[in-house]
Amino acid sequence: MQICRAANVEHRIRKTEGDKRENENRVLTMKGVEAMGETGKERWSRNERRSTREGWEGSTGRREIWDRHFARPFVLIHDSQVDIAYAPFVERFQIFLQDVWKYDITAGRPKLATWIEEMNKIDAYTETKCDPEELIQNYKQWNSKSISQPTIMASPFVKEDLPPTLDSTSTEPPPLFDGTTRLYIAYVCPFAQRVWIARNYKGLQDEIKLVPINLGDKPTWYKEKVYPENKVPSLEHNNKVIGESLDLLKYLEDNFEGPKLLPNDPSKQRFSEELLAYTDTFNKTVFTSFKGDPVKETGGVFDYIETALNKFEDGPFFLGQFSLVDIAYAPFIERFQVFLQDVWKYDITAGRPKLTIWIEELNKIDAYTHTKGDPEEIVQGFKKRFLGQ
Ligand SMILES: N[C@@H](CCC(=O)N[C@@H](CS)C(=O)NCC(=O)O)C(=O)O
Repeated sequence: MQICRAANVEHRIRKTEGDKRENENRVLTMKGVEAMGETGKERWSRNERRSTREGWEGSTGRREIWDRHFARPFVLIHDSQVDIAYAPFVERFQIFLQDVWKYDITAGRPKLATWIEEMNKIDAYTETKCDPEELIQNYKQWNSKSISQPTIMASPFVKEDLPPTLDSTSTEPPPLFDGTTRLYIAYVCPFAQRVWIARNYKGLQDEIKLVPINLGDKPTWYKEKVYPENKVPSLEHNNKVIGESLDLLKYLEDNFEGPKLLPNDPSKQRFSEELLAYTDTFNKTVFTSFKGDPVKETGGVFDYIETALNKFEDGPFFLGQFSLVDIAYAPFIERFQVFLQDVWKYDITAGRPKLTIWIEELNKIDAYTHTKGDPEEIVQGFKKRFLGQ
């Protein structure tokens, strides 16, 4: 077998709409191509190692993936040398940038997100992956002198100007079913906030237009022409309108591009179902407690959250990495925390270190922080609604 490697690489990868992983759709334009035979493979390895820090894990990773491919003559090679060359580095940069700077390199980069996902389906690669925790520790030590916490997050998140709220003075609905995808929300609604966060996180600000409505004075066209249930959120997409926030989170995950919000790991997927099903119990218990003694009545459900956050060690979120589950809980915990603190002086994070970190980490995610309500307004709104004050 002849193996080619660019000495001076200039490459382009084109993927067609159909099967993105077909090698024939990858176009490599190379300058100074070096033809390599059996021994060339070893030379390739050696050169690669020399080109970076001696013995640095990145090149070792590449070499291992390469070895695994060629140790298995019957495995179809879908990924190109270019993918192999980048994979170990993107893997490490992703983990490290996320951990130290909370920089999600896939946010707003749907193609990169898909590439990482597809790479993770290739055993020859996944078998070589490093332990994220070990990697972070090594990189931190290696860079201990130069790492400083940035003041500005290096996220591609673009802060949008939020559209004004529509009320009953709005007599004309938007041009319905004109091909525009619209997310009907209320800025104060935690259910709507869930879908709004997911839309932001996936970088769909341009694809999904926000239509905020005033819940206390809704435009009449909303119930008559958009969503007869007369609740928010609802999503107008592909000539239909669908509702229910948890269903919509999954709908966005399945029907739109962007960083994935559900991991492939089956045990994490099972746990996500359990946690999503628990949101109702959690919310009802806390809302009901406002009429009684929240300090006594909510201990169990907040402890459930604390225990759940202990389950996976590979990150501060419910499933390790940020997911739909965090989005499902975030708007409610945001409200419960400020209200319980203000009225009952109950700090839900006291004695709950995982919850403390979860809230801290959540507040580093722009897609979420951009949707947050004003704490003072939340407290006033809840006092009026639940305490009649
Ligand atoms: N189960 C629904 C609940 C949605 C819901 O209750 N939304 C409230 C606002 S937070 C609503 O639209 N209520 C109707 C109203 O206020 O007239 C979901 O998860 O989407």
